[in-house]
Formats: sequence, structure tokens, C-alpha cells
Amino acid sequence: MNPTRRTFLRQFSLGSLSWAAFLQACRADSRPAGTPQPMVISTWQHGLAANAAAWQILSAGGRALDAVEAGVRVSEADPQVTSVGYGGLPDRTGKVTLDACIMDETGNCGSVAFVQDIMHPISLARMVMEKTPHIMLVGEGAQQFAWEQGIKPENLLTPEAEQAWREWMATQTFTRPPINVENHDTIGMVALDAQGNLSGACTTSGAAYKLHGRVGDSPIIGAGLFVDNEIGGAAATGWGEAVIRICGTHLVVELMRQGHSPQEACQLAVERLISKNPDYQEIQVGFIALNKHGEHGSYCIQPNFDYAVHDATGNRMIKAPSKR
Ligand code: SD4
Repeated sequence: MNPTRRTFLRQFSLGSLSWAAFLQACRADSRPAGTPQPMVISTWQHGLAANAAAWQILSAGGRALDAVEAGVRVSEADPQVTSVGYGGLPDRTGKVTLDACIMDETGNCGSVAFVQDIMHPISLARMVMEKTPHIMLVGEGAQQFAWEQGIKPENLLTPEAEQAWREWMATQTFTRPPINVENHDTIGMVALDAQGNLSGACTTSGAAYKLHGRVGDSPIIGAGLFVDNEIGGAAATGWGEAVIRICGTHLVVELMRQGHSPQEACQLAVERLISKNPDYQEIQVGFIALNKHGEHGSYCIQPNFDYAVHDATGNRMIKAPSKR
């Protein structure tokens, strides 16, 4: 009898668990030997709330794909999260433009970029994946598809974000946003379900005050997000241009394929990125990764990036080691 079942039976005999929990534990226990426990990881502090939503699905034996979609939708709808969905900081013309992608255990993926007025671009990306022969739709075409699918347009520019944009426009002349949490809080999430399958999601309003029409790494499969069910998955946050240059998350997954732990793979990818970006001291990039065995890791250029991890023991933040 494995420890999970032993612990469970002890608790059950004490009457501390419900019948539903008993059935759930039995389901989990009937998984093939060696199958890891479900787990979800996601970027930044807002990952805690997103993980909690994903965990509801994972802990009930649900599919990782459903978990990551439900998880990142929490950040998309949260006006306090100023770099994702509703409440995201706009581009320099005052428009909130969103990028998102999703990838499942079979290698299916969907993506939308440069979309406006859509509260949940991650769900639109999933519709592209499941209802079209394509992977990526952008701009007006993606919006047209959204309206055809019954999605209703919504204004995503909150008064606070508009005010911040007006203040910023009055004072700044920039080519790149400064390094700080407010400008770098895309949510990237990777989950492993009770069947041992991986999926990932990534969604963002992108770099604050970007040029109108700019698309970052987040909706690009292999840059902002990559999942290979045989190996693991990875997500990126930070200055997307630098991530795209090295196909960052694809690189992380390939490094895991070569035998590196998620932690080592993230570090090696950041080092590769640094070697290709002489200006790395002025940017932040962080990777998170989760492998098929339920091991996770992260690494970033600048300090102060952390990620949220939820497994059967709870939901917690982990500080990512950094280059600087
Ligand atoms: C981008 N990677 O559009 C995104 C922005 C971000 O945390 O903030 N990531 O480049």
C-alpha cells in the first residue's frame, strides 16, 4: 500500500474525510505506479490565486488543459493585475492589446495576438486550437472569430490603467519599459494532471506602453510557452523580445530532454539569453519549468521574480534564483 493510500485510510477511518474525497483518493490511487501527483506552477504572486483555480480541477482528477485555462482566467479578470487582461496597462496609444496561447498534452496549441476588448484571450486561444485548422489568429481577424464564437466585446481599460498611461505619457520618452514587477507580470502556467499529462497557458497585455501593434513572446509557441508531454513544460515572463530571440521555452524543454533538471534548464536558458543580449542588465526575463516527474524549477536575470507552486501539500511562493 502506498503512503498516500495508507494516510488516506487512516484519515478516513477517523471520519475526517468526506465520501467524495474517499472516491477521489481511490481514483488517484488507481493511477499507474510511478505516476506523479498533480501539480501546477505559475509566474508571480498572482499565480497563487490562479493556481487555486487550477487546483480545483486537478485535485478532482480533471485535465491539465482545463486547469491551466481556468487558472489563468483568474488573472485575466483581475483588475489589480496590471499586465494581464482586464486592468492591463495599455500600449502607448492607450489601447489594451492582449496576447495569449495554450498548449495541451498532444502538442495541440492555439494562440491569439494583438486582440482588443476580449476579457479572456486564453479561452479564445483554446477556441482557435479546437475549432479551427489554425494555430494563431491576430488582431481584427482574431476578434472577428471571437464575435462569431459568441464572445461579447468588453472595455478592458480601467480608469486606474488609463490614469497611469496618461501620467506616463506626460513624463516619459522611452524605447523599453523599466525593470520592475509592475511591467513584468504576465501569467505563465504549467500543470501536470492525475493522468500524468501536461498542459500550459500564457496570457498577457504585454509590455506596458509598447508600440501599437507590438506582439511579445507570450503568444508564440516555443517562446512564451512550450509543452512536450514526454518531457515537461515551460513558461516565460519578462522582456519578450529577448525570449523570442532564443525560442526560450522550447530551449528549456529541450535542455530537460537532454537530462537537465527543470532548475538547471531554466538557468542554462537564461545564460544563453544573456549571451545573445549584451544589454541583459537592463531587462528582466524569468523561466519556470515543470517536468513529467513533477519536479519544478525557475531562474531569472534580475532578483525579485518568484513563482507559485500548488501540489497536494498546498499553494506557496518560491523565490527564483537569479543571475544578478
Ligand atoms: C511580453 N513577456 O509581452 C511579455 C511581458 C511580460 O512578464 O511582462 N512578461 O514581452
